[in-house]
Amino acid sequence: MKVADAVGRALAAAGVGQVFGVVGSGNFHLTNAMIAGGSRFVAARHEGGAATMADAYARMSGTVAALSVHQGCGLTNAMTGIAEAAKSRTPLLVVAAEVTEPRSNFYVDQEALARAVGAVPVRVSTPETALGEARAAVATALRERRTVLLNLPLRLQTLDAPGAEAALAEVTPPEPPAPVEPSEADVAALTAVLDQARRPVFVAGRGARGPAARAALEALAERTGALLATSAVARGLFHGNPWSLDVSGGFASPLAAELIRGADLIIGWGCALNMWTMRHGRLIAPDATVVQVDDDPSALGAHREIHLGVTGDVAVTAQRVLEMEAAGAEPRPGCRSAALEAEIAARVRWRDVPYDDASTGERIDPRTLSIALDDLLPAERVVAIDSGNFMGYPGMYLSVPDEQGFCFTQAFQSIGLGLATAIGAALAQPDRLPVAALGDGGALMSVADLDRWWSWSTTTTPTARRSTTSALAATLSTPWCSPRPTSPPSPAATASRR
Ligand SMILES: Cc1ncc(C[n+]2csc(CCOP(=O)(O)OP(=O)(O)O)c2C)c(N)n1
Repeated sequence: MKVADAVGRALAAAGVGQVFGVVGSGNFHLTNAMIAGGSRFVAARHEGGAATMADAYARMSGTVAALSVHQGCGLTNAMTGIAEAAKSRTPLLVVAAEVTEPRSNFYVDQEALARAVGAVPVRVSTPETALGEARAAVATALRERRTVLLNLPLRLQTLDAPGAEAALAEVTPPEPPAPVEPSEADVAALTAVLDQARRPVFVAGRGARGPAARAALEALAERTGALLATSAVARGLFHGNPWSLDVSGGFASPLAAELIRGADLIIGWGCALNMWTMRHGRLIAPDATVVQVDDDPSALGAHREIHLGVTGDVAVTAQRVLEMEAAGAEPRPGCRSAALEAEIAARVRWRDVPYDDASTGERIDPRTLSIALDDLLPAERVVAIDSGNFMGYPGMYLSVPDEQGFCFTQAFQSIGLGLATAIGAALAQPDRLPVAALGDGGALMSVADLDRWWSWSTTTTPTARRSTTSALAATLSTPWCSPRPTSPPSPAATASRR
């Protein structure tokens, strides 16, 4: 067995079940070997699209996904999507063919490229070590939540990998890391801070995505009277909870912002509490106590001053605090009351906030369109939003069923990632209707992979088939149909909406 085949099969055996890419001579054998090993391959039209499909797939499936690219130009085409994945700490494996001779026309310093965008570069170095290095790359992606570039030199690919057949039988998927247990002192300190609070608000972030953290946070909030919000990437986590304020930050509705600003304690759970989530700090009252819980100690206080930082897994820490609460303090309502519950139910959604509908006979107000789409599209959906000035409309007006129903590839704020995000998310959530909300600029920037959307959506499930229609409908929430800023609609044409 050649090294390229051995590496491809090892990646499949190590648990990489989904690979996206554009195949060239350098990654052809490797990709075929992955398929032979059991991975599913989706051929994209452009490596930029493939990178973001893989990123979105990994986020929405909770598995390590892979991107397979040709040497040099295949990798450079994918760099924006790789940067987005690396910034978002997506467990993604980029497998790239590599030339190591600087005079080759394909040569670029692939290791430096990876480092430049925050990805972890590694290389298959010998035929003897190839299998172990391939599995180790998957382990780094999974266990450290990193985007890893595995360089596979062309000069090695065609060499024999001694003993590979037998060794492959021993390759197993790496274990996910054990959840980080918080210290007793930190649990006690957090419990004491919560006991003092009268109006606590929990803001859950990327590190809280998943049913275990949701259950633990909802139980702790119930006992301590906390209100629940999320960062944009965790949007949907508390969907259906009567005390959910939906998103904190730029997408927050006026009532949500008012309640977060009124908190005397804000706890960021697996959440950076960065300028986007806290509106440059304006959502934090000057005298509020700010706490952060994160399993990565380097994340604590990285974006703003905090009063207490707890190193620990979100679900485990919330559970430990709940146990300490149960042993000591009485349950308390915080600011929860029947009146507030009714107010949240009536006003926390943007679609319930009154606005003057600026639609005319020729153009439709994007808020009105977004509300109509929210009504039209099935609730079981996965929403992907491109970057751009329009993004608030789908971000604020389209509801999502849970945190797996919202895929937000915005860490790099690049336009042009939204369509590929929707395709990757759709493949990870095949029973949900994918909705791609794109501006005209971002849509056309990524239009090559619309072809993937069409071919995939016309050959798969009925739900998926409907997706094409919704994608195009959502694309219309752009300046094509919104009022021109330079020509406001006449008062006569402006109907007032409640
Ligand atoms: C790759 C990239 N290039 C440029 C920008 C700067 N930029 C931000 S919004 C925007 C316009 C996007 O247009 P469109 O997709 O039509 O959405 P709109 O902003 O008009 O709502 C641009 C070019 C960016 N964020 N990313």
